Amino acid sequence: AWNYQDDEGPNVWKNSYPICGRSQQSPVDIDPTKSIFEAKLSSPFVFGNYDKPYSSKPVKIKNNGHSIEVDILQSADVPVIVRGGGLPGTYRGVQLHFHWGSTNNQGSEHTVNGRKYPIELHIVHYNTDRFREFGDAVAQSEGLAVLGVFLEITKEDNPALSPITDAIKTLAVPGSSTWSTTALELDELLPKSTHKFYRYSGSLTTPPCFESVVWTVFQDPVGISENQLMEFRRMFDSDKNHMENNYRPPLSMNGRTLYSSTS
Ligand code: 5L3
Ligand code: ZN
Repeated sequence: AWNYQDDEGPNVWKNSYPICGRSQQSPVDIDPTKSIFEAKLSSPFVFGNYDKPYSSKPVKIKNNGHSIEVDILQSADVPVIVRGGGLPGTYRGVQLHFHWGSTNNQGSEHTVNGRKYPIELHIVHYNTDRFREFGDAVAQSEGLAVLGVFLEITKEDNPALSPITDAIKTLAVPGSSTWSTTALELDELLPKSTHKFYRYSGSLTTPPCFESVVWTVFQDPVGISENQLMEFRRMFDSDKNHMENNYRPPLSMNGRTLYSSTS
């Protein structure tokens, strides 16, 4: 099994999961001055079902031992990225999860000139033009598109996170899951400025580290209150430690180009 501690942590993942040791890995440090403006990224994202409670049915939220994960039920009104943002097709949402720190000066996986945000949201999608289901896409080039959103501390609670932080109260034990009674509005979890983002080719940031992800990291953060963030730290992971610092430190770009949607 793998975790974020020293004995089975990011530095040794490659021993059991060889792909974790390859050259197109995620996360990375984002140096905005080194990013290249790419005009194709200016075509606006077209989201489907992001702007409404994406399922009238409650959503399943689980402690998967490494993070808190919200499963997007593959029902009719699944949130999708229809097109845009320079993506090579339509990508359907499957789950969202977070990576966070034990203190507010760490937690995010991507960093900006070394700056760590306290928590980072990932919304995971797979390409439905080329693949029938997530499992077929997860290891294929450009099979996945993950949206990365930095969260920063605000005085007020972020109401869009409440269905998740309310559910955490019942998810302390790894493997536990619950049904949230209030639906999530995914567009409330994205910054207003979805036209400002970084783009690069990378990987899953946990084993098996498949290099199948078209990464979008939004430039502007979304808010989370101190109290809401403390809820995340109340969960326990598979090693019965507090679930925190579940972030992989940045890997080298190894010659990859970091693109920016804004000049
Ligand atoms: C893996 O996720 C979790 C969507 C899916 O199938 C599976 C598994 O069901 C889920 O419980 C277990 O860690 O994630 S995964 O390998 O597919 N995966 C989803 C995306 C783990 C890493 C995550 O990558 S990330 O780059 O967004 N952090
Ligand atoms: Zn993630």
